[in-house]
Amino acid sequence: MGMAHRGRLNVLANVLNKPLDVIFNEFQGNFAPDSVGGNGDVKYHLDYRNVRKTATGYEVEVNLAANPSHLEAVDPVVEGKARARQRVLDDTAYRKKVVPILIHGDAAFIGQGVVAETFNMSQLPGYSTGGTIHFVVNNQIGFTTLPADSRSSEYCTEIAKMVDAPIFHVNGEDPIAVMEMSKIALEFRHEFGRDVVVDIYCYRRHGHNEGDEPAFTQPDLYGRIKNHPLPSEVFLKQIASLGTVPAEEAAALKAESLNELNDALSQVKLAAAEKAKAHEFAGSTAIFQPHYSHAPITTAITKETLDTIAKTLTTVPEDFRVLPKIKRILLERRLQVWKAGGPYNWSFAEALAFGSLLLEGTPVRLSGQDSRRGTFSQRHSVLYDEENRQRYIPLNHLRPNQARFCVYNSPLSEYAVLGFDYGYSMDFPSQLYLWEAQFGDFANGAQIIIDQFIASSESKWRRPSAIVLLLPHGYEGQGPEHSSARLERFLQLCADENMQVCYPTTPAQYFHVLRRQMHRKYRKPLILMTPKSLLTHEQAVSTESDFTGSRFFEVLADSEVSAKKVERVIFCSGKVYYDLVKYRKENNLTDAAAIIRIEQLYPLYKEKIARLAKPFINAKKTIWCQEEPENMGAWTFILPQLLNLFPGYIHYAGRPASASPAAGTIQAHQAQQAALVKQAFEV
Ligand SMILES: Cc1ncc(C[n+]2csc(CCOP(=O)(O)OP(=O)(O)O)c2C)c(N)n1
Repeated sequence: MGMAHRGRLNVLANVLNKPLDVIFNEFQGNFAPDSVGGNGDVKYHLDYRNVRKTATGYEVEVNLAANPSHLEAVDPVVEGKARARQRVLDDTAYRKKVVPILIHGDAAFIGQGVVAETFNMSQLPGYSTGGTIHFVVNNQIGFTTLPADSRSSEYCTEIAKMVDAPIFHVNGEDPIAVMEMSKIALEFRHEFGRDVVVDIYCYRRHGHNEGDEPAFTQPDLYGRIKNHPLPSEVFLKQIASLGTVPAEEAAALKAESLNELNDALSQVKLAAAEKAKAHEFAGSTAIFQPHYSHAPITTAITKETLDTIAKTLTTVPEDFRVLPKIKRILLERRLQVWKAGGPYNWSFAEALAFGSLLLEGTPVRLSGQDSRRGTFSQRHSVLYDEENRQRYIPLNHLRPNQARFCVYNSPLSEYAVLGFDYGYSMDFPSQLYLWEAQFGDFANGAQIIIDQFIASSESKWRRPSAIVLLLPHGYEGQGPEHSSARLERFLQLCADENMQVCYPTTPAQYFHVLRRQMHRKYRKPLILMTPKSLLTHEQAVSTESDFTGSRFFEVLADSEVSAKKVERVIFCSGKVYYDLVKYRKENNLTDAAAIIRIEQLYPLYKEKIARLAKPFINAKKTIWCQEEPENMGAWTFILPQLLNLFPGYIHYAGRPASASPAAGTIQAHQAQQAALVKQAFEV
């Protein structure tokens, strides 16, 4: 279940049976702020899980997801969590054992675009959960805003018509009607596997929150509400007329409920078990420890494994009519590379990373816009028969009993799709999850999921995830909209070892960092700046031994220079490295400048940086070189850290500060790029 604030305590107490004394206790400010080195969150936002017994003796596990204040942001996350649980219960064919339920406010339901995105995903092969039951708690107001100011449609539920969902409008003062409609909604969902909406018409008795005065803005409406009987009184009248519950019995029930509340309030003590729970990583992710470690992880694969994968990647079934061009540029080229022991490019390395995980029993899910082929025509993870477009996915044919490779072209959404994959990654953590942005720029369409969940949910709610974000990034003259994944924004979000931000420069580094993600005892999100031009760059290649006898290096040393003569040490991250090396070679500066690559910017391995720079102790200048403008990229993040390691002055070589990420013309780009590379050697 996912829901916002209103009615949440009611749902926690009466649907999930969260003990009342625990709820009251949290309101006394006793929620453990020291949980997992994090900061906790307000009590309204916390998740809860319980097992309820039905009247017929069955057990139902009920989960309410933790959610941020951002209304409706939790919707796709809940869908992903539901899909994960369907996968765990092996219910992917019928999706009847796990039912996602979303409870919405009326203003947010029609107002927030992520609702439409989530509806759009509801029937897609990569994202369906077999139908969601939506309840709208329609109190006919959003904070102080009336429907007339908040929507252009008659009903707030019009958005659900996009998937032809049945919409039931029901009177909230008639609980029996609400119950009956809910049963019908469940039956519909189970019968047709599609979304359904129950729109419960009601009103808000008080202000938006405890201290709010609704009469400031709706004096007439709230005057009437004040004199209107409570829902319980309306209901009592209704059942009194039915004669099923005598008036005295109803009064006794009411008194009993009030007593229960009062008792719990006076006790206000946190049961020891509950207190312990608040400190743990819970649920299916409970096995993971929260702390990051720089300790090397063995991620190399054997030659046999490499051969198995390469062989599968370069052959298709006999009756499969592969497109001649694909045969030539993909299969035959890969065959050549494999036989020669290299040079392996980025896409081959990625396939080796996926393939080796699959052979080890780790399933892999990749989702993103056009990810099956790859935005840059680099991946071709799915091949198509020339005559009937039948699909063949080589990575699912490595050997019998291998883990599954699930690769999906996502709908054209960043927000909901990333939310979905993030939710999935939390509740089925033994799978590797990769969400790919078409270009890194577009990740900011999912900024809410990044800020509210990926960067902070471990700290707020103790919920870890190992989701990988693949964000094509790099200055190649394509203009302001296709250059920057906004590396600076991710780095600004880094603290408490909350996630890893990497900008690898070689296919093997990419291979190992992906494998590392699933080879540790803990789970951390991984933000990856991924290549565009480096996909085919002659120097950005790896050899066989880089896969069979190496690992991921957080910092890469300069192996070309002789320490004694070095006058300047240039630090950089990512693609600009290749421009620097080219310039150094062309200008015979190899002895004068050392270039150290920081492949992982966070958590930053400071000791290693210091160690690698030590031989150059006599160098006169320390430089940070980046291709991003000065107010972007890693500069403002790395400067204080470099100053700490190398007291003195750190020179900047990069584009000047700019409002837009990149120049609009190729000529301006080239001039800027040449200047910044030169600057690194001359500043
Ligand atoms: C994305 C987002 N924008 C603004 C807010 C601030 N806010 C909190 S509740 C609320 C009104 C929501 O109205 P509705 O969806 O009808 O639910 P209700 O509060 O009436 O139950 C607003 C604007 C928010 N929490 N999230």
